[in-house]
Amino acid sequence: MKNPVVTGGAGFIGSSIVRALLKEGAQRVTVIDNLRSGSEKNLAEVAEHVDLHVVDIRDYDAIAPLLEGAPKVFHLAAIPSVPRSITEPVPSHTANIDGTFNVFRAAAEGGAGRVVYAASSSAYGDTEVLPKVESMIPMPKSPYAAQKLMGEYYASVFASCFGLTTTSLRFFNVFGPRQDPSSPYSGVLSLFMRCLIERRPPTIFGDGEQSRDFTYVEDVAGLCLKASNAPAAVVSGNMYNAGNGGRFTLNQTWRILCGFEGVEIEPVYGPPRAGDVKDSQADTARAVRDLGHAPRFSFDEGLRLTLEWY
Ligand code: UD2
Repeated sequence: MKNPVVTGGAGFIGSSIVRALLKEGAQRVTVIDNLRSGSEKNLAEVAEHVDLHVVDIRDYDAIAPLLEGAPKVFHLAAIPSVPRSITEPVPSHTANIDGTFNVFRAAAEGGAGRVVYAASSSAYGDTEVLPKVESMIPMPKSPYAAQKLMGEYYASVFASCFGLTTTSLRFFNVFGPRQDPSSPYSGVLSLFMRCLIERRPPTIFGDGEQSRDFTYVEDVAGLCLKASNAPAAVVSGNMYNAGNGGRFTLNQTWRILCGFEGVEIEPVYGPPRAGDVKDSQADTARAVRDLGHAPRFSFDEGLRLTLEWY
């Protein structure tokens, strides 16, 4: 039996999926990662069970043999940032659309068992009502959102036209240990954590009243595994929200974090970011029904565990 494959497996979320697979009983996991935003450090204590291939998903010939016969493929590799897709549209497009097409094509041609695709809550855009349900018409507001939505469409047609079992999970603002705060494009919670530890004010884009369904990384990794084990007849070609079901504004979140450390630091407010969604909250009913989704970490617990790691 060949190993499961995680593209982007040296990244923050991908490396959690690698750990979850090993915990579930996989002997080894194949990781495909160009190490641009991922890092070998993220796999340090599991390295002896990982076959790391430093290749780019834009290179079809390099990835095709690695996906051949894989029982499960988790496709996480991407350039995951709304603002970066606006400042650097070309690499964002080629990685997120061309690279994603390559992964589905290689999985289909190589007879892979199934692909679980990391889609994004950004596909919804600004909806009139919350929470956001899978049946809503998508309204992407940024190149990144459009690219991630295109990946879902490919997942669906690779299932219907090429007989590949695929499932898309729309990740809702994932956070947790190993999220890298070193780039201006980093997830807001990693940046907040670093500011808190260094006792510096964070920059909040807009009035801070935008809200997010922050979802702890282990809950998302667990759901990815559930999607990979669910009956293909139920989940193939489908898309599910991968969120916690709650939402917090950035102002609330910063106050909670300051409360943990007993400090009071006023954020600095900047202009709103182009392409930003106002509010985000997942309806989890479909994922609960079909995948047995059961988030284990409250926001408070997730924040505490993450802060300990930083
Ligand atoms: C989007 C998706 C998310 C995931 C992610 C990948 C939505 C609702 N969510 O996350 O599911 O795909 O993209 O990157 O579209 N912010 C600040 N200060 C900072 C950094 C960010 O105020 O220093 C704000 C930012 O303007 C936004 C919020 O924090 O309103 C969250 O930003 P983010 O970059 O962490 O994630 P977001 O929502 O673009």
